[in-house]
Amino acid sequence: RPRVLSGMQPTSDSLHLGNYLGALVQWVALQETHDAFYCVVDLHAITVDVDPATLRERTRRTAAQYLAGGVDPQRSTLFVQSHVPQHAELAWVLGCITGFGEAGRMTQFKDKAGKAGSDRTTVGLFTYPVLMAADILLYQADAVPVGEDQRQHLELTRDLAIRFNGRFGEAFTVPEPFIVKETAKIYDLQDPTAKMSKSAATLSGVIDLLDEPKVTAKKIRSAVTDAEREIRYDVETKPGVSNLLSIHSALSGRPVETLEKDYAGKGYGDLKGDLADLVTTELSPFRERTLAYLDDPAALDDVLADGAAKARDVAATTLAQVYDRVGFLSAR
Ligand code: AQP
Repeated sequence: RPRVLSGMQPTSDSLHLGNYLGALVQWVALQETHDAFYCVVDLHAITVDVDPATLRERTRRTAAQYLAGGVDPQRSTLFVQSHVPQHAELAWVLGCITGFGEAGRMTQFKDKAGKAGSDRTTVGLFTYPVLMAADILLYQADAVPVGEDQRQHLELTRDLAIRFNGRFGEAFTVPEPFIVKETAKIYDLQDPTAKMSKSAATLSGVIDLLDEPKVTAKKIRSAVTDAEREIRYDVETKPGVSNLLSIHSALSGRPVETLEKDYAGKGYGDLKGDLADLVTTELSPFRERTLAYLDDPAALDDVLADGAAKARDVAATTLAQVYDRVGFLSAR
């Protein structure tokens, strides 16, 4: 079976609908056909300031949401990144074949560094994409299911794999991005030209998966639309309505063109009401399952320990080969 790897950062108490549709839903589908590795990338989460107790809590919460979304630890390897030391070790080696200018061209770094200001921007934030390359290459992943925002980091990962293989001899599978066009970028409901994001300035445009249903419904009802009345998909002139249609389509399974016909002659209020029902019907049981997993942290930690043991086996094999290729004297 081909292999996939993906991860999310434990940087908030709840994942949002962009993480869900852009990543988690794809992960669950891919475990049917692939040997899947899914991790909570806590090493990435400390690239910005975070309180230790909060990080620990969010790491469990993120893992619980993977399980609640349908990641099955019997079929997929579910683990926490810091439990597998090879991630940091391989990142060092890859950092030594990454150009400074090359890393500096990453738009996510430029955006986040721009917002934080130079005094609060860490070297960790700068080398984040190198660590992400290590996450993927350690497992010899064939495909990486992510949202559109990660495409550039995936390109860097491919470049590093090709460079290493060329310079030192085959050690890595060169991974392909797995990006589902329809849900690759879910937008903020209050600012439908910006991606829905955990670090959005205001939360009123972000659908958190663990929001109470009435909060979710209120956020959808207050979504920004436009001054027209027509329900039509047109990202340029109607980004708000188009985003609502994309979310509806992803959850209802009805193509956007069909939805345009369904809603001919109806108003934005009808679309928002139906969408609120769809989202809360999907997320209410998700929320309950997450809370149930969180009620038994020992069982959750057991799942993560099993996953880490499996992940370490694969990661150790790759890292040993990399160290050998690079020319490190083998330890006795
Ligand atoms: N709005 C989105 N639409 C579709 N996919 C998305 N992803 C994130 N936002 C959207 C995908 O979710 C996964 C989680 O990635 P992450 O935890 O590394 O977070 P991120 O990409 O940095 O995005 P966030 O959640 O919005 O956090 P911040 O605010 O820190 O940038 C990835 O597969 C991502 O593509």
